[in-house]
Amino acid sequence: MKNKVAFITGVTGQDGAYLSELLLKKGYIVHGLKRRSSLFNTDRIDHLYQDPHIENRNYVLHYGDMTDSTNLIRLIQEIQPDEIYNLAAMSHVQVSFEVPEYTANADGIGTLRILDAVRLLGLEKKTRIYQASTSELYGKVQEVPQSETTPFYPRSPYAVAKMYAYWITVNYREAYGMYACNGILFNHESPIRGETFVTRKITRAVSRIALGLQDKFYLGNLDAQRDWGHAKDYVRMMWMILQAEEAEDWVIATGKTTPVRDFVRMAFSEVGVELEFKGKGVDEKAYVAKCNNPEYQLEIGKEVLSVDPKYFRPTEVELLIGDPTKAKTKLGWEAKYDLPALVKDMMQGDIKLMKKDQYLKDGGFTTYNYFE
Ligand code: NDP
Ligand code: GDR
Repeated sequence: MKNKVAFITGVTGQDGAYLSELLLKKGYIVHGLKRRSSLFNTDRIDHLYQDPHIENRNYVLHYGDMTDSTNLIRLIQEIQPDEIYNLAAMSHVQVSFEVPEYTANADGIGTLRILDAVRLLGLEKKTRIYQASTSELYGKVQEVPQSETTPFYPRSPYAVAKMYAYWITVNYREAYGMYACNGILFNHESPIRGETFVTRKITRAVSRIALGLQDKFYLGNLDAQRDWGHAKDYVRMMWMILQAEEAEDWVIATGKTTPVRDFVRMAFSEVGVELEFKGKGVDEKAYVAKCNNPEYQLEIGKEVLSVDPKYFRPTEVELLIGDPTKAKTKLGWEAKYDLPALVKDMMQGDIKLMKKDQYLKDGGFTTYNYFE
């Protein structure tokens, strides 16, 4: 049987990397879209890289951009994919308030460019399309838990752009009979999560504090609640969505929600530290209450976290909790990781990484930590 061919946009991102691994294991020939940047931006997929001089490669990267239609049309024509996973996006909610027009272009119109390229090239009946939709569509709480039938109320330029992408995907499915699906994925994280999303920001900072590389860190809204899962479980579901008999839209979530503050507690407890939170709102701070692990000698009473209002969003999404019943019953999807297992995996990853930094620092080299 011929190998299936997949095209992944956003291949250098968290999900692009895990999905590449999964599809290669399944015997796919995988093509990925990467942006040209002045430094290498392929850290997450370097272990999969194949030298262009190798014949019959099954992992091929192409330069391109979601804002460049002719490039996307040419690539899709060349690749003739059986499946397209459209993961590329300016994916940071807070940053989208600073670059709203670009976000609309890449995340909203970018999706149209993919759909229309498939249509223009006459691939409507061959190519199946997965669109990376998001729980941010729900925004201001209308009902909980949020399911495929919950109304949308986006609260950021990112979410509004993704709402356009959601509906244009539905529209192309209905108008042209294309197999195009939305996966409405709730937050999913991992040791390779982008460093400025809250979970990774926390696990990096806690690891650095435990190892004495940093004193404290700053966060915004500690009350926000998120339904956090593991990216490995979620990319498996992306693939399952495109194998289903009918093209539909799916919610993927754990069904449990947790405040940011409790994620901080859980991360610290991985290094044996119990915290005490004092104060409210912008005055809230966290202090070391107990340190049970002799490997990490943190002083009792040490201030390790403050709130900085610069991380507050102009409009916030306060509560997300998804209902994955449809994915579980119709496709048999089950998450392998719960939140404690996710936090453990992320903390183990960052402790290892920060030990490398500690080694460099001890050797007299400069290391950097960015807070954004
Ligand atoms: P990341 O931010 O880790 O990755 C985004 C990817 O998109 C990167 O490869 C990035 O390239 C690429 N990209 C950004 N802009 C462009 C552009 N203009 N042209 C081409 N490529 C571009 O995101 P995740 O892997 O976490 O998420 C994948 C997708 O799923 C995104 O669309 C996101 O919005 C969506 N999503 C994510 C959720 C999550 O919790 N992770 C939940 C729900 C939806 P580069 O590496 O060069 O920056
Ligand atoms: P989110 O993820 O906006 O849900 O979007 P993020 O981790 O950025 O924020 C989650 C919640 O934490 C609060 N928060 C902070 N967030 C960040 N980034 N930095 C902070 O210092 C901080 N302090 C508190 C936020 O206010 C928010 O309430 C992610 C992205 O992956 C999207 O692409 C995806 O669509 C959604 O998840 C589902």
